[in-house]
Amino acid sequence: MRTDTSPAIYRKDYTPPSYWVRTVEMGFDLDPSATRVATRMTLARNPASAEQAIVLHGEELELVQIRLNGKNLAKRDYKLVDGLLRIPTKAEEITLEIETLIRPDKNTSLMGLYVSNGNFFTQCEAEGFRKITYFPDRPDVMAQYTVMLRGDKKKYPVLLSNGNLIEQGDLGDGRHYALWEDPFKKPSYLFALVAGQLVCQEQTEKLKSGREALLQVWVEEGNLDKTQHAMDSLVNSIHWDEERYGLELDLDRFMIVAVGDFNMGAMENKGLNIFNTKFVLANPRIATDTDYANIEAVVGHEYFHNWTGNRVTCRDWFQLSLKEGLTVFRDQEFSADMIGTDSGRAVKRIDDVRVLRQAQFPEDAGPMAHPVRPDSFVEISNFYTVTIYEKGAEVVRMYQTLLGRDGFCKGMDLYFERHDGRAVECDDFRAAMMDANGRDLTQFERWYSQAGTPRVKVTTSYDADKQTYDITLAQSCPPTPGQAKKQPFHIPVAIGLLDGKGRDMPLSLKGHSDQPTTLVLELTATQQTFHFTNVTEQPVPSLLRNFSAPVVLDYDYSDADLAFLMAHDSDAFNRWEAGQRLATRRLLALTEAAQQADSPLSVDVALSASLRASLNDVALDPAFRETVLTLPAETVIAEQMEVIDPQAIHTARRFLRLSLAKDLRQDFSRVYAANQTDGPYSPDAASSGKRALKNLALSYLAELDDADAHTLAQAQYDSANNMTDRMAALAALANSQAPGRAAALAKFYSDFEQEPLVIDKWFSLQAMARTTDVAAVQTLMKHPAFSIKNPNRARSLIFSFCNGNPSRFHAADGSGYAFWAEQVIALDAINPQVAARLARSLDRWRKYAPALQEKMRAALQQVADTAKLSKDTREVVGKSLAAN
Ligand code: B3K
Ligand code: ZN
Repeated sequence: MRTDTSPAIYRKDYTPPSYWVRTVEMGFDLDPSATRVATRMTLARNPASAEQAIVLHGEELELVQIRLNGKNLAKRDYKLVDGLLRIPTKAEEITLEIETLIRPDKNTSLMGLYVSNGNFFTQCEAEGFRKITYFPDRPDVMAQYTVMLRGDKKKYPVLLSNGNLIEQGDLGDGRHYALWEDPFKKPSYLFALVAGQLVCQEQTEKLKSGREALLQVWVEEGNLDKTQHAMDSLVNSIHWDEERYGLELDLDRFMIVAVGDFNMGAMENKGLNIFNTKFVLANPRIATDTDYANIEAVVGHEYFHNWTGNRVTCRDWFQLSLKEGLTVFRDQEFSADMIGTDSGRAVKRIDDVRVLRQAQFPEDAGPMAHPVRPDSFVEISNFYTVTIYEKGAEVVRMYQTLLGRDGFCKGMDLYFERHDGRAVECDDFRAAMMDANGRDLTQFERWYSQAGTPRVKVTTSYDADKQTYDITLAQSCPPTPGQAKKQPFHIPVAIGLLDGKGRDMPLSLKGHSDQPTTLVLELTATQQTFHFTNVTEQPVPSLLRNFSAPVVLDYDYSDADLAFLMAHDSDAFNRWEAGQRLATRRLLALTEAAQQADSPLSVDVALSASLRASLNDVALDPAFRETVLTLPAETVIAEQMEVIDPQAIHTARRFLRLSLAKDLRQDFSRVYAANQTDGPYSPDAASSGKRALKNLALSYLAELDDADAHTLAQAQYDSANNMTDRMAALAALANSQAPGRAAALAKFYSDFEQEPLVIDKWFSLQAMARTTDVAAVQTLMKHPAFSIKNPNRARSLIFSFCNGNPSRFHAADGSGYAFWAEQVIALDAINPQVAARLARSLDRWRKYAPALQEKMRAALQQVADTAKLSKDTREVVGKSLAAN
């Protein structure tokens, strides 16, 4: 076992910086193999610090020279150890000049300054700026930047950085320059530069105050026909933030740039957002409805960061969810408002909760579990997690649930009033919410400090004589690494009661004068009972409406209750939820049966009747019907089992889908025909909802794998006028024995060879196909279009297989795990962040049957034993292997 682990960093060890940086002037001489970076900064001593030195971070830099107040420093004047440069001094005001040399063309980590397809890009969050120059690279050091870019005019005709373009011109030697000035002070992680051969779609937009802003979407030539949706999404985001929160764009110019090599989705650099092409480029030929929705969400998310993240930023990286949870909440609300209808909002909520359950609940139950505000980390890049983002967003949503929309807005106003231009903590946000509303939210802090998914157990009792109804809520939370015992959380539980006809009953609860039909019960103790009066008949409770808290709710519903809620609940989320509970029950029973070789799987008439009713209920939006008919994912079922058996879950889910396909065949055919979207493609919610329902019908019919299904899929493939329909048809063919299967896959490839984002889909679809085993993935890796260096491509094939094809990945012979180890190790040498993501695929290994567990542990150990592993990957495999 190797012991060269990097030390953990603790939140409690925070100390303020020894020097503040006031201004930063940077000059870049851009050259892929030797970029010269000259930085001049003015520093002021921070009286709150005891440290008598300037402390700067730096990684992979060639230090050319340092000058302090105009004087060259010799080696003996400073100490350079382990990426920290310390210059002893007590001076109040200092001018520091540093020159470094960097090699962007050798930078495969995609952090700092790097080259993608011949152009220059940066990624500085969280700690990439230190790969550009020596700097106090921490978010609480905020400074004003002026940036001079110089480079070859032909190779790099476009030179961009944050803020406003002050000046540009020719340097006479085939090179040119551009001078940028960002009027707002910012932390180094928001610095950006882009240089290269790019073109843009632009327009001016009038802001609420009447000011005009220039909006630009920059892409490689040839992609200008794919920028309109991103531009529309940006315009909508700008106006939404003005309307909902009174927040106006503070810059005269706002740029989005798309890059094909990018570690994550996008980055909110001040005024110069850099995006993965996946979240910018769209037209009907290449993008699906989901792509269109994702682009809207990510453009919104990065734009909203301009206030929540940039104007008010994080004091330290432990506070990451301060900006991320809040900004995800804002983008969720934005997307919901863009759909506009109640039913559309419910579908959006369902989608968000699905992500939480499929990804965050498992994280919260595994070795990487951490609070929304972690107490320690080894590598901060590993903490850009579903807990920080999605659970963080749920925590923010709970403020709104507890305080109401207006109360929440008041809290936001106070937050900006107090903290604009500062780097603050999660506690400051909570304090603003409390103070603006005169509410005590002290206990609410536990949502930030305690990891794990709370469980709320509900019991009820009805007294017909007294006409009272008692709801008892009891909470608990399982232990997580480093936190054995938990204190009770402050949990908002929204509830309603349905009468025998399925109507909402008015709720009489002591302390509430009005009689609403939905009430938010506040559970703060370990156990509490709420007494309802004037309850004229035995109700069916609708619990945790709209998923009012990120918890697991247990209540002993009968199957009949669930079918009833599915048919009647006025809360659309809970209608869906009732169906999911029913389906989960069946799937768990089928999984158990599948584990017993001699127990045949049996069909469930009641579930199929309920699903049929929803499928055919034309009063419901197609998008909603699609969510009801989609069975819980294999990973969601897995989390409900004591010991995960991926093969049995897979067999059970396939069996249920096939029985439903047989049972509801006529219905699916009818729905398929009734939900065609003729005419030109539009990604609006109504049309995409119809397509979603139609393609769900297609996928069920495809389960039958008969000639009719093959013909239907092939016909849809041949006539599709958009990528959503084309992909759905291709998926149906790829998972079937259709004679046209291979031809369709080949045609798809040759039709879209020039579109990298579509080729990603082609890899991904095959990686997740039922017949794809490790050998098939390895064959695909030899395809000329495959490259492990491009994160999107690596994700499309390797990640899709390891995370999206559980029954093949968890093959009994352990071949999936051996493949995983090989790929983690290969990726780690190229790009630690991407490798560490893949490393997460085995972190639930202790939940599996012993035979699988042993093979997973061996694969994890193989990675852990690798010499020269990045601290990113080492932290993940180390924590996975650690005794629990
Ligand atoms: N803030 C960035 C994420 C940066 C990830 C660094 N490893 C994107 C976002 O959340 O908007
Ligand atoms: Zn973000």
